[in-house]
Amino acid sequence: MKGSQVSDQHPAGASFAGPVVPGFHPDPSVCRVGDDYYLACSSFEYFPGIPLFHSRDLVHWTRIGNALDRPEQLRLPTSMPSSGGIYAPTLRHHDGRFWLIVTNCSEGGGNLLVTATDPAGPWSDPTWLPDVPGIDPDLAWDEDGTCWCTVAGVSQVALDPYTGRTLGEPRRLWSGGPGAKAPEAPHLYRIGDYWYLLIAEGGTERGHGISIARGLSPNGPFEPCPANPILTHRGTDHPVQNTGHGDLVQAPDGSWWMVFLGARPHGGTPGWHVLGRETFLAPVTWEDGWPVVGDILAPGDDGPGDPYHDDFDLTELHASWISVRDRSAEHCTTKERPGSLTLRARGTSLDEPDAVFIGRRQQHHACQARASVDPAQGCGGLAVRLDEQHHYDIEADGTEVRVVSRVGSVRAVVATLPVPAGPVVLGVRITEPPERYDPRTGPDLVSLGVERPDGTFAPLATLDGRYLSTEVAGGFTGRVIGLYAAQGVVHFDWFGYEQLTA
Ligand code: 6LW
Repeated sequence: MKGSQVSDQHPAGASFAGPVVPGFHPDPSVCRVGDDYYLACSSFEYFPGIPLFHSRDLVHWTRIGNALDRPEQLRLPTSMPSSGGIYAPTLRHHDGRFWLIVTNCSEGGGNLLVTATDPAGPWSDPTWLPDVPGIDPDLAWDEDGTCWCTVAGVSQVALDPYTGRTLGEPRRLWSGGPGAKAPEAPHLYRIGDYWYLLIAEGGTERGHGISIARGLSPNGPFEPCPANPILTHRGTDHPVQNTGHGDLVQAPDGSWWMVFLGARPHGGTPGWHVLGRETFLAPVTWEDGWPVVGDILAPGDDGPGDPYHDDFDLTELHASWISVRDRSAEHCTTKERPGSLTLRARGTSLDEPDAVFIGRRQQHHACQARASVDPAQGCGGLAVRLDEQHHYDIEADGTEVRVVSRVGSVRAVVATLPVPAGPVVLGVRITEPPERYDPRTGPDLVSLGVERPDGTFAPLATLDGRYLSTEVAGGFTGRVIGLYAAQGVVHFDWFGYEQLTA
């Protein structure tokens, strides 16, 4: 993708626009079984962990579940900072089952492996891999049936995937260009006569890229591709930046494709990305036995996203809902008041690591979210969250509605409105800033307000979106919009999210 190659063909023959999985869905790993593709992404401090998607054409992805959706599989303690937790899965199909290897970067965590016969679940309890060093584990099986686990760094060790025991000592492999930052995200493939070692390098920020090397054995030695990096947007004005951390897949027609992460900075300089790192797709061709990555099309398009209206009529929550660190029935249930979601606070605000919050990823640059909130005897509402130190909230407590801004160490109530007791419809509208020359313009504007009885939106405050961006907050995630309880018990009759089009 360093050149100007453009392809508008995907396996189904239609044109496509990226991202293929919009919103905070980084570190994609993909595998194909017959005509079906499956994709997994990182999930960090959110529970359930590792969103899974299915596609028939690599372009249109349907969410089918989460690999780690039981507390026995995923514990994310409050000692774990946001952007800790679940990093960089590898999803493979081998020997009649799906294998998913991943790192839980939190106390009591480490590398783990889960398996399933149906990727929609259930997934097994974890097999822990105490002797696998480092993050971003990959799995590949050679012709003898030996399973090789390759991790960031880059190093490799043979693994018995049934017991989790390593066989022998880890060995250092090719680690990218001389002096390159953060050689990570390795994936090892047998393609034709060669073993290919694909890695990300340059760090997951603007310098990100993907390089490849090949050798005759899965253990090397590896010869680097003379055209490395085979994918990077560093130093370009491409609207998709930070491109890296990819995985290759071959379509049934023999064509090759790469999924990878990218970010879409908006606003003036230095640019702020607010949707996290998203999943993109590009065609791959081969020249002299090396992969050449083509360009993504129409990268300004937001893509479809998930359906987003929930009346909370079902006893189970849709797989796109994610909670911070854990979700217990005591604190989050649709069974207490049928047709409503009930959140029971732990007596803390969204500033705390044990906040009771349930949200869905923001997947479009211009969008709105609304919710009917009945604070009952409590206090809660609607929030746009990046982490504990970066969120904008609108909440109701039965006497007033207030807008809270938490940015870094500063927490402020920026607007209040007296309201009668009972349910109130709260809303968030996220829009592009007005066009005028100012290189300091932020990425977007976040308006928080109430819905009047006639259905119109009355903003109480409009805040600069840059403070809820990765460039300001740091970390690996993106915005999540959702519902929370800060005190007592709060009921939500419905939640809706939609893209705003001009
Ligand atoms: C992940 C690493 C990376 O482990 O960021 O972009 C880290 N690549 O490979 C967290 O997503």
